[in-house]
Amino acid sequence: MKKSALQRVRAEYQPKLPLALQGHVKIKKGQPTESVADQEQIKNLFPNTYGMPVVEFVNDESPERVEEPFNVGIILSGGQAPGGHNVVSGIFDGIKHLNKECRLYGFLMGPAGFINHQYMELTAGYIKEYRNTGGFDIIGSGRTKLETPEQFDSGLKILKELNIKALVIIGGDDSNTNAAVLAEYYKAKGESIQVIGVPKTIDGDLKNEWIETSFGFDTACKVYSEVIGNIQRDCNSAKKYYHFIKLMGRSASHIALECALETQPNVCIISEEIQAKRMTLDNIVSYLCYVIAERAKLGWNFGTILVPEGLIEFIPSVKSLIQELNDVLVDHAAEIEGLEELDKLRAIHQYLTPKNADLYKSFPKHIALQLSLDRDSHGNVQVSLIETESLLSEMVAKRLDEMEKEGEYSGTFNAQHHFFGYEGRCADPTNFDADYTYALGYNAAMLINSGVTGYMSSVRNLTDHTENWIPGGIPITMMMNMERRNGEMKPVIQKALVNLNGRPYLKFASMRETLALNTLYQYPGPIQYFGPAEVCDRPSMTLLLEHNKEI
Ligand code: FBP
Repeated sequence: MKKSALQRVRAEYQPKLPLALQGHVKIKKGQPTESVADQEQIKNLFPNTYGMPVVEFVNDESPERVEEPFNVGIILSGGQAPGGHNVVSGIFDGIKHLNKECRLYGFLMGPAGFINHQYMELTAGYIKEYRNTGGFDIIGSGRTKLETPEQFDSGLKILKELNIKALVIIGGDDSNTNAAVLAEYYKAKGESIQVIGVPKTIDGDLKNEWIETSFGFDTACKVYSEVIGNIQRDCNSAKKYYHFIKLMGRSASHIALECALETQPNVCIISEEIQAKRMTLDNIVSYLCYVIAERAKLGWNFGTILVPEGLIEFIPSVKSLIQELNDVLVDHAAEIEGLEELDKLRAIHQYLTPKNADLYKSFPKHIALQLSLDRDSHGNVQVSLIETESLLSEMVAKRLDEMEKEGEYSGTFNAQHHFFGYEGRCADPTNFDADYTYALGYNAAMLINSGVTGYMSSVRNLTDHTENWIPGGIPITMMMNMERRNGEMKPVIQKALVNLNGRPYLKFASMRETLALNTLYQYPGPIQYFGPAEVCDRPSMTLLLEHNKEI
């Protein structure tokens, strides 16, 4: 296959490793850990893997041992995120460094390949083609939920057949929750198979003190920011449209917030703030109309508005409707399945409590249907399929008409809608993500060699030079709490939402009024792979601010 010039040159990039991972490593164990909440319940559910210590790798100056060869299996799970191929390269190089005889197997198309025994061996020649590239196409990904003992046992069979010592699951919070459940299951059974997780998701919501960011967030945000910047130039040139830009990110608004810091739009809605202030849809529309009316007074009938894709779930009244819908869709699945659109809406409507039923009825038909779509295999609403950006602009247009009649607004309002998500998930990783993912993979190989299970690969100190990054591992149970999923309480990794006391949000909030009533767009331009470090290696603004650095 012919490659582009950039592909050819970029393939030669050698990701940088932390100093601690260069050469031989030894493990340093910390104190026993506790889960972030619901300690007793999590402890009871994970009797064999609860409470393990955080571990760190340091250079071993005088290694005396010779490592035995071992085999590793990997699964790419869930949505694509830039850098996945470098995690695979990192694991491969890590195990080969330990012993040239080690082998790597990839299960095809996500957890389904593990359950159904579809796999391939990943050789040096095969991996070479994918180094530093975006995508998960090296083995494919999928969203099958690994949850039943039958699935675990079926997987165990193939692990034994291939003599695999450890399984690495590269996924988001839900997939890493499954990794913890699997680790516990194998340990309870007395099996020596290790399970290791790697924190992936563009959404940026899998993070805590030990996981400073999930991989892919940096690249995806830079891709979206480039395009938002381009739209802002267009917007400021033609001066005739309001651009409603929905951004992926599932529940959390990290992506929208990072893009707002990068591009300085007129408005960026932060779902977590809407929830905290118990704002209604009506309140949001009022704020947008206030900004639009004020800008119109200045002669500006244009602007940019960023909308996080999970917004709808954070409006308290809609949240309560969604929670009830989740149960109704499960409890009456057989009745609802196969109904025509209007019959489906009617059938669901009759099972809702009066307040929720009224709200459900007030939505345009397409939005009510989108809210009633099947949940994904983890019980999440598929927020990427709900057209919040058009819902908002329709409501804004209606309100502006009313305001015009009342003499409260005089201007023109024309909207354009955009949704950025898939565009950024498979971009070639930035230098940051290329290095981070390679280190996460290489570090996972070291975790396997140290014999631990139920751990997530952790590389910290990420705003410092790569050589000073701190590699290690964190017990997955430590990140867990109990949440209601598909109508049942389940142990899951706690999602990190935007912290309203955190520096990234506070920085944005401090600029908000100025950005709304001025035109101070910033144009980040495309990702640069070669050139000055301040342009090419700069981590996300979110990460810099969270580490008390300036942006
Ligand atoms: P993960 O949580 O699996 O990383 O997925 C991230 C994401 O891109 C979300 O931002 C988005 O809501 C969802 O995947 C879309 O899912 P799908 O790829 O199934 O359409």
